[in-house]
Amino acid sequence: MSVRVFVAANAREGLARVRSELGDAAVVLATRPHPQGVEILASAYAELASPGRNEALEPAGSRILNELARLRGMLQNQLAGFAWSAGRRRDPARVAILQTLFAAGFGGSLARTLAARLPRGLEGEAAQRWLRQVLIRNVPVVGMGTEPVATGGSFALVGSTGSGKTTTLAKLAARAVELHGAGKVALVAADAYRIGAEAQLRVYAELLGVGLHAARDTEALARLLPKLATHRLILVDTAGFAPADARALATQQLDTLGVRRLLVVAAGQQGAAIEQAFVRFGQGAAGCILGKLDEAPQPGAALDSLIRHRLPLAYVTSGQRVPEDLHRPNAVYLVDRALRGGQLATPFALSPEDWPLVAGVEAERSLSSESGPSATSRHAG
Ligand SMILES: Nc1nc2c(ncn2[C@@H]2O[C@H](COP(=O)(O)OP(=O)(O)OP(=O)(O)O)[C@@H](O)[C@H]2O)c(=O)[nH]1
Ligand SMILES: [Mg+2]
Repeated sequence: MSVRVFVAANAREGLARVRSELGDAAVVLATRPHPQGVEILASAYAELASPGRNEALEPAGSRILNELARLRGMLQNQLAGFAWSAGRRRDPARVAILQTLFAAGFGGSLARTLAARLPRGLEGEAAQRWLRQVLIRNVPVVGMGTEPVATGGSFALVGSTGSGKTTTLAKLAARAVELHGAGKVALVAADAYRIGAEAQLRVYAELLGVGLHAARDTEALARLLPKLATHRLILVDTAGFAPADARALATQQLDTLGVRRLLVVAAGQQGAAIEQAFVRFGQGAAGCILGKLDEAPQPGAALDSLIRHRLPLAYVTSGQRVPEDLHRPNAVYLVDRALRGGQLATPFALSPEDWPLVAGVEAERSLSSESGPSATSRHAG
């Protein structure tokens, strides 16, 4: 990679020169003050893929260490390749199960667990059918008649910012009005953080003809709830937070008021973000609502968290329309959607040359815990 040095009077001028000489996709590697203004180290984007180093500047000891690291890396890659071909030869069906799940966005932990449980003798299409059935059986779905709107009670919608809590609440309220009548449904605006949050809810309350109440904090909510006791369904709209925010955990205090939490998760998010939401908002929740399915090309990661956390799925949403885009969950549909997502050709899909790397990591895992419950060691057995 060739690094160019640009000196300019100021950053704006320097960046303009970087772009004009290296192109729009130039990458700035470092900036530092310079007697004439600013010094910018930059490289053309296309050159990033070929890292090199200036050996003349490196001490001999560090060169030897670098060389050893390079040889170690080469050896690991070779072993990964062997492990991959050996695994494929020994247990092609289990490897194919891992591939299907990884491609669909499921995580390694669940993928290994499922692959290890593939009954002996099942191969090819039969193994894939088995996988589909296992996934369908393990998506925890709230049974007909026990869904929150039907059973009634107090529910708070919790989850990350923008996951669709308020819109989903309006959809649930519309469904409840149909079932119990407008007089039996109450909405509570408990989002005291976002400007306009209560106004957003008021629009829906007026459209549906249901009562809207405000509760700024837990104490106010505790005082309000007994006054709403005659209602069949009380829906509390809470503020969204980043899952890592301490206030996310605080939503669990709603349980002490007898308000059950429904976690609203946008199905198209990264697996790690979905998992964080499950951990921080979803512990002990009454159920989950999988939102924005229409925006999720690969809902596998969301199904993964749902299956591992065993949080009953009460509803799914698949669009912005109130109330049309709220549905009861259908495990068959969700699993088929997730598996189809694995067939999408995207730059994020693993290609054949990526698989040996996965196998290499797996092989190392099984070596380091030979007697442990490693899926790879079981595949090989
Ligand atoms: N495509 C799509 N958009 C949705 C869905 N549900 C909600 N939205 C949109 O997502 C955006 C955010 O929705 P809100 O309901 O305000 O989300 P929220 O979780 O209440 O947001 P905060 O209160 O700010 O945390 C809005 O533009 C909604 O119309 C859905 O199922 N699909
Ligand atoms: Mg909201």
